[in-house]
Amino acid sequence: PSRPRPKVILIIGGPGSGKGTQSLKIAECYGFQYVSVGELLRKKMIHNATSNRKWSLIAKIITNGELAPQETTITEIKQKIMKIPDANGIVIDGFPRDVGQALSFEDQICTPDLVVFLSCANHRLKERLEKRAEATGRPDDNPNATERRLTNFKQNTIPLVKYFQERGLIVTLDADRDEEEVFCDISMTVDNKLF
Ligand code: UP5
Ligand code: MG
Repeated sequence: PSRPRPKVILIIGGPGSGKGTQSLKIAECYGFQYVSVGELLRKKMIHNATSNRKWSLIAKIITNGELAPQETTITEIKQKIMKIPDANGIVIDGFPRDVGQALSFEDQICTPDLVVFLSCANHRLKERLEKRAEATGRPDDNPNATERRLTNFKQNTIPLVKYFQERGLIVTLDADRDEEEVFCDISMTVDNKLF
């Protein structure tokens, strides 16, 4: 018999809410494959920005803290997922960002098995991003882009969370706690919903 398709978990939340941190923990704990959509786009943009007009535009968009075009994003995710050999599960970090992307993901890829929303106070998000900006050189960890990322997140997320709530797919967790405490809730949720 053919293997069942891998379980798909989407992790959403504001910039700095801990999507990357927690997604990696899930991947490690459950042996799932990890896909960071922000990282996919950043790598591609750094690689292609000088030689390709489309990607030089996308590099500007991302560096300003705005969203890359939906179709490009979905295409990148599709390509990445197709390259993953048979996995038990895939955890997708930082996608979707709005309802349009959610619809398009379902049309073109699959219905997620679980969506986790990492809820965190705005001032805490800012604090974490400022701290990280000192340590790393992410092109969008500058004050203007951070503001844009926070604003876009606030605008798009309420409808997105509502959309997944109506479909019974989302669990909202308090991400304003220690990493370990947050992960404890996540793993309980994953155990309940997926196994
Ligand atoms: N930290 C984490 N958890 C903590 C905790 N519980 N307590 C204290 N500190 C905690 O964490 C951020 C920082 O906080 C780290 O220093 C961490 O140690 C600490 P991290 O796990 O990195 O949070 P994360 O939510 O992943 O933050 P990130 O900055 O990556 O979020 P963004 O949403 O901004 O970044 P992403 O890479 O997803 O997207 C970047 C850009 O790509 C977008 O702005 C957009 O331009 C583009 N994009 C699209 O266009 N479309 C997409 O679909 C996706 C991305
Ligand atoms: Mg991240």
